[in-house]
Amino acid sequence: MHPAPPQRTVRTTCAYCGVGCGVLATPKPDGSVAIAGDPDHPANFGRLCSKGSALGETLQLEGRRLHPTHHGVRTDWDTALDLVARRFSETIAEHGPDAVAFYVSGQLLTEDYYVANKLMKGFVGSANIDTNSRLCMASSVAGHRRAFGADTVPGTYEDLEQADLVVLVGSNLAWCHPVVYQRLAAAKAARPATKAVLIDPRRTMTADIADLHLPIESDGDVALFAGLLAFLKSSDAIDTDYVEAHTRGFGEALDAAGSLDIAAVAAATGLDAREVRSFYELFARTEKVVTVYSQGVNQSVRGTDKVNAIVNCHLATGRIGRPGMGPFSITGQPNAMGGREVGGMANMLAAHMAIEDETHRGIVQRFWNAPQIADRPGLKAVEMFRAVADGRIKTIWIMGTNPVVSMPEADFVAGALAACPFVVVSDVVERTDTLKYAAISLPAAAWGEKDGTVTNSERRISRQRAFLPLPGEARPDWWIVCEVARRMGAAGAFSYSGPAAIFDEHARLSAEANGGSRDFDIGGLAGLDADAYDAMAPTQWPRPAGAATGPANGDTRFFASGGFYHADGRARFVPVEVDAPAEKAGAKAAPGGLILNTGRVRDHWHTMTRTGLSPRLSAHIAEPYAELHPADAARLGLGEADLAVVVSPRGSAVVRVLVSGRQRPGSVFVPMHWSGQNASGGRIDALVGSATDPVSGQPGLKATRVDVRRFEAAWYGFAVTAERPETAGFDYFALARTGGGYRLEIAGLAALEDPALLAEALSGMPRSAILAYHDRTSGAHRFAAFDGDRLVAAVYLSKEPVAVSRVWAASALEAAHAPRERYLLLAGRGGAGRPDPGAIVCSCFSVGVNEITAAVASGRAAGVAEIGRLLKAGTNCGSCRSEIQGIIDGAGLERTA
Ligand SMILES: Nc1nc2c(c(=O)[nH]1)N[C@H]1C(S)=C(S)[C@@H](COP(=O)(O)OP(=O)(O)OC[C@H]3O[C@@H](n4cnc5c(=O)[nH]c(N)nc54)[C@H](O)[C@@H]3O)O[C@H]1N2
Ligand SMILES: Nc1nc2c(c(=O)[nH]1)N[C@H]1C(S)=C(S)[C@@H](COP(=O)(O)OP(=O)(O)OC[C@H]3O[C@@H](n4cnc5c(=O)[nH]c(N)nc54)[C@H](O)[C@@H]3O)O[C@H]1N2
Ligand code: SF4
Ligand SMILES: [Mo]
Repeated sequence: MHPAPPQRTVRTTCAYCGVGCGVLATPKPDGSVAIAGDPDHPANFGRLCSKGSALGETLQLEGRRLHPTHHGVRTDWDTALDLVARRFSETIAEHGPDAVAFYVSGQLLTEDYYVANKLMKGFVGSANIDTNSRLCMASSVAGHRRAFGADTVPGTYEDLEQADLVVLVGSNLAWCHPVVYQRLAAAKAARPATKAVLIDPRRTMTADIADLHLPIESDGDVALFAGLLAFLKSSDAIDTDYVEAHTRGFGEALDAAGSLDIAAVAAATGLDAREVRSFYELFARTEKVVTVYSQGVNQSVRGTDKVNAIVNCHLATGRIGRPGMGPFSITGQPNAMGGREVGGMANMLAAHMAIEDETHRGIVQRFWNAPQIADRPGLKAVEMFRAVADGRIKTIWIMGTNPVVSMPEADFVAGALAACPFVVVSDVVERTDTLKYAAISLPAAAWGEKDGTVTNSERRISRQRAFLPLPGEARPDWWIVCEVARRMGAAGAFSYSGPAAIFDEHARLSAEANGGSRDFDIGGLAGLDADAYDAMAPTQWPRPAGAATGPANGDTRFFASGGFYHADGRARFVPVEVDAPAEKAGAKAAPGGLILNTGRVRDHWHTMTRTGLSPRLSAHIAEPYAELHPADAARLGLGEADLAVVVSPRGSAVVRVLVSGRQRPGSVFVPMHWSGQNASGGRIDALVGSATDPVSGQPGLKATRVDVRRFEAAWYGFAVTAERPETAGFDYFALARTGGGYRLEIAGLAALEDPALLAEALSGMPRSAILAYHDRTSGAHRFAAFDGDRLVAAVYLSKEPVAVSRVWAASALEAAHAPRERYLLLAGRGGAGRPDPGAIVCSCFSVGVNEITAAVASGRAAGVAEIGRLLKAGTNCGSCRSEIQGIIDGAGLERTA
């Protein structure tokens, strides 16, 4: 527990996604923290999703990294910082500045990011700083720069509410940007004429809001939007005035798309021609269109072309920068946008200046008073780890990201780090798959302890404020970087009094020699003293000095009347090749094989170092899974709840089978979240290929050829345990938190000689003290161990996947068990006093599928609102409402067990 601070509500910003919701955090005397949505924050107006609502459950110090370590042994800050500075300086002196690298994160605050970028580009003199945003936003950045001449997101969230048509491309908004999804759902409910189209190979929960779902074949998007451009031309939907006044290259883009009629598009996308036509007609006749896109677009070997194919359609119709209109790249991480502002990518310079531009380099170098300035792009993430592997990079510092889990070809990345002479990792937790390879591990301050700013998807800068003291020896990332910089001889340029001083420098640099030539200008926020910075309200950029709001058109949208950032002020259409070889080579599976699609689930965040701590968030989906279409499952001989091995030439994973008609035939979806910390084989990036988009360098994380086969388990097991169980030695395991302890899925390839031995190991009790039940005919074994009236462990073993209710068994860890009721645990079912709620759907109020089904079956509830009144489900964050609707429709459940 953190020492109890005074009880005071602090306004801050959510730690997770790019929606950037305002949060009210109130530390309580008992050490807990009450979390609520900030009603005054313009991103969420008081709403929070399931992850935001559960932030209070992720603040415990158990498992936190509290001290610097050197090869796992505790050391002090001075020793650690001296060593890091010395090793970086020595490597640079001996092998040159390009022999060192930083790999950073869109989860750093702007101030942290700013100083890391300044140190590498201005003082080390290399551009070898890249970030996990390379895996995330790089294609959008590159597409924006090609079209607009700058990395500008033209619109705002309000546009989604004002649009008459919202097109969602490769975005699972319901699960990944839940509060924006809810704003859209509310706007649609208020104005039912509003239409939504979802373009995603899977019928995700976001389909709930869609009037039309196009289950596009992997990477069919370039053809779909090139075809749309041709259709817009042939149906006279072009805004000729806009195109002539503000753009270049329309003819070439049209020529490239020219021959694509609807039949050709249907063939290239795997879609039904009638559905393609409905989408095209809807788009052509609706003026107010917003196209929201995310990782189904960016994470592709054609990502940048996908972005430009979309942007082309908005430029051609002049639907950009006006209320309810525009292409909208929605960001993933809380500070993906801030990272782009500070130029924390290998091919960018600070404050949206270009590394290739000599004038820009001069501005930045003079402003920093830097001894040098990187004059060419550094290595992008995938290349960077290749350079680590082949020894070109000898010293690397990883901050706020977990590449051994999240990078493609993750085993290769692990090997590269293992071979690297000096690896530094700054993280907030004690153990991650990446920290294993660190020579020096540094304890960073976590959400709730750190102070600074983040910028959300609609360019709104918000403060993250501390409401907890720094635990142990944890320090903010900006401080750690500055201390190393000072020790590398750059004391003058890195002696900031705090984040306010760094933000001030960042704001001044954005205005330096700008005069409207660059989109990113927050000169109006320069000169804030520490108090004014602390009080800063959420502010959308641009905010030039002297202006109350943004650019020429008087609001904070861009480009309604041109004003692009290419030298001639015009936007560029980008001709996109429809049958580019990369598309064919990248994605199409060999006969019999499948295309591996990867992404997110509702209640977990990335590599689960924080959401994995929350029992509530772990209740929704507790195990890594592969979602397959029933036809593929049947062909491969896989049944529901079997285990499957997924294999590519780079690696393999073992995950649970989920058979679902929501999946496109020929593809398999596996979430990205599981790591070596909580599963034996859930680290899916071990399989994912590292082919990248030629323009952005972003890897195609959503289309790897794989084979899927049965994991030939001789036995399956499920256990709940009060203490963290030992997982070493299981051929398969997946471990998750519950309210009373842990739940563990296990399986073995060889027959179990002595099942009771396993029960002893998992409960820590001798077999004489364990209740046991053996069914010789079925080969099922069940055990329950008690300490007084408390359950210590319940273990279920079977030759088939274990059919016990997970939620019911986990709840047994929190109940008192009178002696005569203990055998119920062996029977695997509740008595009248403890009915089985079924797999959890609503994580805020822990409402399970059985309860919802029962309410519907009894006639007491017929809609989502009635379920809410009856059971409270769906009434807090609302993230589960689409699933509740699915249950009511009887349309098949997402796997939640
Ligand atoms: N719950 C939760 N929310 C998150 C995060 C999290 O970890 N958990 N992470 C945050 C971050 S950093 C990010 S970047 C965002 C990501 O947010 P999203 O991009 O919405 O999430 P993903 O699940 O990665 O992918 C979106 C969809 O792309 C689809 N897709 C795959 N291939 C294609 C294709 O070729 N074409 C099209 N049109 N679609 C395709 C997938 O089926 C998937 O449903 O989420 C943010 N929000
Ligand atoms: N196959 C596949 N792979 C993917 C994706 C996909 O869709 N499919 N998505 C990609 C995308 S879009 C993203 S954004 C990445 C995300 O991938 P990662 O960035 O690797 O994921 P996180 O778990 O968010 O890692 C953040 C790390 O920083 C630590 N941390 C948290 N707060 C702080 C802090 O304040 N300071 C420091 N120093 N550390 C902190 C956390 O404990 C954690 O270890 O994954 C990418 N990889
Ligand atoms: S939508 Fe959820 S995860 Fe995203 S910022 Fe808001 S509360 Fe946080
Ligand atoms: Mo991301």
